[in-house]
Amino acid sequence: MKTAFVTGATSGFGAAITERLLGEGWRLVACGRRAERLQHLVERHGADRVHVSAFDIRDADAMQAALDALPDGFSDIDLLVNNAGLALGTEPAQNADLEQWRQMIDTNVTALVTLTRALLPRLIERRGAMINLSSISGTYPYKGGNVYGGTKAFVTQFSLGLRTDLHGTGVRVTSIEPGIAETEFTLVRTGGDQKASEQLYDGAYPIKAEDIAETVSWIAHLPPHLNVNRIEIMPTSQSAAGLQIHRD
Ligand code: NDP
Ligand code: 8X3
Repeated sequence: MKTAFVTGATSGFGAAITERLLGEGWRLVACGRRAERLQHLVERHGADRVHVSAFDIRDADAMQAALDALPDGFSDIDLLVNNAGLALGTEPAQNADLEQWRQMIDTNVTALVTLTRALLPRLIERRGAMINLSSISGTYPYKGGNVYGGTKAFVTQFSLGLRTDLHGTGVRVTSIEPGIAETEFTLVRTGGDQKASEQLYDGAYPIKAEDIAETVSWIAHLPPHLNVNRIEIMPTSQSAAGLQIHRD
């Protein structure tokens, strides 16, 4: 039985990816801060299939302690899904909250590279795979996307760089770059504004968490000689809107 380590398993993409992989016979290390949500996974699937690893991914010591505590059967990682992440705020850069910028960088960039570095030896040993959740916001700028888009451009480029460094190891690396998707993402971004979240998704037929879980599953089950470097995926309702011109 193969083992996947999924960050951000309490909600959205991560929760759907976890359910999907469990349904496909994987063993799961499920991470996130909201331990009670992860505990439900154990109740449904059993402690031999799911290990709950509840920690704040920005806390490097807590992360290391969680890795050190992985029980037998969960410590050989075949698939790392670097999914935990967030956007905070939609203000233009000149009005943005610096603390929110720092939290996005700490979560989306620093924590992701820390975990990746820690698990790389195990992934190399297992000739495993890594799937990183980037975003179209790393490619297409939009108003208020500033630091969030910057963190996701990092994730995409880091993924491509890892591919190069891991040349010859058999380890596969993929950057998934979704467009608008209905999860708790906008609730988090707006500080809990349910109405703003509903308005954004209303009538847009956004990507569903299960769509991304299907994409992850497809990539994870490809034969070992194939690597999907990056995949950009949008709902049909979304497309790039072009450049802007300011006139006096
Ligand atoms: P959700 O808000 O639904 O899920 C985010 C997950 O990240 C939660 O499980 C949360 O767990 C976890 N997380 C956030 N901060 C931390 C932290 N400090 N420590 C541990 N875990 C943390 O959003 P999505 O499912 O939409 O987002 C998943 C990924 O996909 C993110 O990287 C996001 O940037 C990316 N993405 C999302 C898109 C969208 O439109 N929804 C589109 C493109 C990419 P908990 O709060 O329990 O700690
Ligand atoms: C989330 C997609 O377009 O809302 O990464 O920034 S978008």
